[in-house]
Amino acid sequence: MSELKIFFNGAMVPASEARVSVFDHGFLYGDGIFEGIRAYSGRVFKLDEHLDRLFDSAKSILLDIPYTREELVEAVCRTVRENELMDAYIRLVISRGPGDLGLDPTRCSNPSVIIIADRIALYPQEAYQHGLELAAVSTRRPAADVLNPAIKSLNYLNNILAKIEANLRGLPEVVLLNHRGYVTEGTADNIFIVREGELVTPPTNAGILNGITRQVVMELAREQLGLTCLEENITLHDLYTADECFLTGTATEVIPAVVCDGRIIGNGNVGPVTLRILKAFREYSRSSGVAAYKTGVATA
Ligand code: PXG
Repeated sequence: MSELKIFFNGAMVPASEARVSVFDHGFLYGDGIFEGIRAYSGRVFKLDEHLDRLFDSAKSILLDIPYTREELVEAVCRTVRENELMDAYIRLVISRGPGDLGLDPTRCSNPSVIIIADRIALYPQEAYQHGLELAAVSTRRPAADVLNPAIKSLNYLNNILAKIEANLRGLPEVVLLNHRGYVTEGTADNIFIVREGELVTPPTNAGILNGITRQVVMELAREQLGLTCLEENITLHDLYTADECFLTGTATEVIPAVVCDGRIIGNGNVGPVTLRILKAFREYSRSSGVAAYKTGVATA
């Protein structure tokens, strides 16, 4: 396999030569933002929505992205093309850039813009067929007025602490609660439950990242499958007693969960609503997106 080429501040650089400064505030303080994006069959899925969120995150942390939207679209597509990828995982990272040994972001004048596109590491197929076991962990999602989870920042220590709890329990994913005890999301996925045929997912003000996959699933559920989808606070009791449960995310897509904290969700099998959502999502994600190759078979 040939060496990956990384988009690095405007140039395509071999992975082994793509290095950021030890003075980059992304490294020193987690000061920066990112997006995790996927391409299916040479088409970048929901690129506009990812760029919307990226620009919103940048605005919130007063970071000036040194490229226009159009330039970033081309940079993402170019990175996919130059690595000759069809199905890809794309990581777009913008850090505050090199500064000095102090917090002050105004000391950093050149944000680092990095795009990595690699082959996608998929979850085992088994997990999609039989569903995950989850647990609620003690790590809490911070409240929006502490560190707003809506900002997709390089500060993922909260999620990593939860992931450590997951590892210690031998689980692939776990559920984080907010300071009020409501269910928020997983370490890198949003959560849905199915109750009497209706979908319920925590509202954005519960302190979650408003996932692109979450938004696509709500849209498909409402418009294509004719399902009601509510954004309501979910307690652990609601989760334990739900008919079905699934997680959504760019890497995960839609993955069923059948157990939480030893409670079997529904009858313990992947439920019919989850299966419909999974099928609709797979069809939609593989038939839309921005063509990364100029000769691509389809466009947005
Ligand atoms: N919640 C959190 C905290 C996330 O980080 C999601 C929900 C799902 O959002 P999207 O927009 O992807 O539907 C995320 C997404 C990675 C990786 O490599 C992380 C994410 C996405 C892709 C890759 O860790 N986080």
